[in-house]
Amino acid sequence: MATNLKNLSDFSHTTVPSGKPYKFGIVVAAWNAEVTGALYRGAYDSLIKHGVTEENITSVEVAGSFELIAGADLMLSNKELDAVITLGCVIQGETRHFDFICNAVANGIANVGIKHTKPVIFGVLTTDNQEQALDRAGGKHGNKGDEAAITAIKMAAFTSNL
Ligand code: DLZ
Repeated sequence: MATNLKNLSDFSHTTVPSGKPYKFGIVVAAWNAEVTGALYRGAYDSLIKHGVTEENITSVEVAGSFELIAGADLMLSNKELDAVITLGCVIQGETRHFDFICNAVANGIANVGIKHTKPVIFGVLTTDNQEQALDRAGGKHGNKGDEAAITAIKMAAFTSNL
């Protein structure tokens, strides 16, 4: 069972549990590949750094961020996984497409997690331009793929302790 938190400092932002016991899926979108490739490397390297073994990581590529929903759903339907990380990058264009994709992806990914009662991590950048995206894919604002992997490990550990 999960223990009660005595105070907020019990929820450490720096302590990451070992990822060794867990199996992860990574679904990465090919759209804006320069960015999503960097997110993927950040996520994969972070899982390995925190003890996840290579054979416990299953990676698939889908076309665009919209397909992350189906990708995560299919992964959880067909493989025993403790958490899935979705990685994508949606860049604002001239039309309302951006809003539709971002909303659909965020809601869709949340629903896949609820359907399978498994953590599905939202590692999708939604930016005004490519520069902002690259800043968050290994640039001056870090790598959100790395952060997504850490969240996945924490959530896998949390779920296994319930
Ligand atoms: C069509 C489209 C556009 C215009 N922009 C992006 C984007 O910035 N990032 C992204 O991941 N995907 C984009 N797509 C593709 C859609 O996600 C999706 O693949 C198509 O609409 C087909 O379902």
